[in-house]
Amino acid sequence: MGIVSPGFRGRRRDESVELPPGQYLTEDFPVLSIGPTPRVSTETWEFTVTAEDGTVHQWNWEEFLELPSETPTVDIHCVTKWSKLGTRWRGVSVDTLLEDVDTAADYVVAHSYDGYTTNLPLEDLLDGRAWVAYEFDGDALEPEHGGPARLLVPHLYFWKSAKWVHNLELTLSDEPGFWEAGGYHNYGDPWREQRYQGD
Ligand SMILES: Nc1nc2c(c(=O)[nH]1)N[C@H]1C(S)=C(S)[C@@H](COP(=O)(O)O)O[C@H]1N2
Ligand SMILES: [Mo]
Repeated sequence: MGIVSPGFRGRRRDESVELPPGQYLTEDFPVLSIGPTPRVSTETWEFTVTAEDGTVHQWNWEEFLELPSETPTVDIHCVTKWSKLGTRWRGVSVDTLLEDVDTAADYVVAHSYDGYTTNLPLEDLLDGRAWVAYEFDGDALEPEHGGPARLLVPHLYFWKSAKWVHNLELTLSDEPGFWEAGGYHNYGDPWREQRYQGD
């Protein structure tokens, strides 16, 4: 099954490419981080899902690599207006990560090793729309781009794709993350140009 977002029908590089409003195309892969890149060794890396009752589901690196992976090819859109088309990843879908998790939560806060947080509706992470990705373009994900592993939620602005993701916290109420508390839009749909609060 191909992952295809609106306006993208293969690796087109011509003017007929349809981008979300206000975006421009880039072939580069800019790095945008709030602080220094945390160096997380796969020896100590762990990933957890915490349900609202406190139940913790945990994987170390070895266990994580044993989970079934997928290779989505997706377009990504940064709120600073660059878009990159047809990016290739490998990762574990959030559906897989939540398979054995019993929850009534409607929201998720992603927590990262650098202290970054971002909030999302749980349903936006389900049905093959989000991954915890550990390869980019066939190689191990570079630390600058979130390696060992990052959240990948391509249908929302890229600030929702938490780099160095460490924990997905399932919550009953919606709790704004780092940028959301700082004036960015709570949801961040690039096709509706939801950059800032009030958009
Ligand atoms: N942990 C963490 N995740 C993060 C950020 C960050 O500073 N820390 N920046 C966000 C922002 S604003 C963007 S646009 C993308 C940038 O990802 P890139 O550096 O791989 O392009 O990561 C997002 N995820
Ligand atoms: Mo961003």
